[in-house]
Amino acid sequence: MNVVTIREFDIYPDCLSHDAQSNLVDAVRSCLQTAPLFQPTTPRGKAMSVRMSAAGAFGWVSDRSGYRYEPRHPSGVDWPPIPDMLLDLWHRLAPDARDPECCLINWYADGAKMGMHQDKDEADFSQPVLSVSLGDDALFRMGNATRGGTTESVWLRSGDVVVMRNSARRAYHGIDRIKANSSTLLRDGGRINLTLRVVT
Ligand code: MD3
Ligand code: FE
Repeated sequence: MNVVTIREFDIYPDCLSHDAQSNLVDAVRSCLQTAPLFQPTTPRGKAMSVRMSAAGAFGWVSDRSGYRYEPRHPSGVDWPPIPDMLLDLWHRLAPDARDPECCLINWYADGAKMGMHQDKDEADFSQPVLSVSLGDDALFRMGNATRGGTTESVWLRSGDVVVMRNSARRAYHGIDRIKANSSTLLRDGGRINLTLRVVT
């Protein structure tokens, strides 16, 4: 497997075949029938532009009560199981890690973005995070363990996988923009990002 490492972010370009990507989209759509996308708000009440859902033992939610992992979807249903193809990918790329407890599903429509942030609601920072990009290209920005400083940007394309280990796990990062109509994988365009995480 081809890997490009930037600031300890391991990027596996074109890791998933077109068939694997389209099977994964079907698996995600089936998760979303159980646990529909919702629009998180920041603790201060501002709507985020990315819609979200999750699979696994925990899902990440955000509302007036704050950012946290919850064992159930806001509707009260259990999150669906993490699709097997994602578990297989995790075991291949992070064989020494604990099993993932959350697959966060981020859905970007045209114009959606994600500001620079750190993922710090998980208990065990020794565990990696694995991200899969599907659909339109996204401009991914990698920063540092503290806010500010120089950053580096890279386009993530459909089928690309990124594994954040070690220092990358604590780095600030965000999505500056989505390139509309750059992929035909999703029938209505946009982008899906899946992140596998160990939560406890
Ligand atoms: C670095 N997602 O879900 S994926 C997120 O494309 C998130 O939707 C972006 O940031 C997206 O939190 C970027 C790459 C990524 C994901 C999780 C990380 C980088 C990370 C966690 C820790 C450090
Ligand atoms: Fe993040």
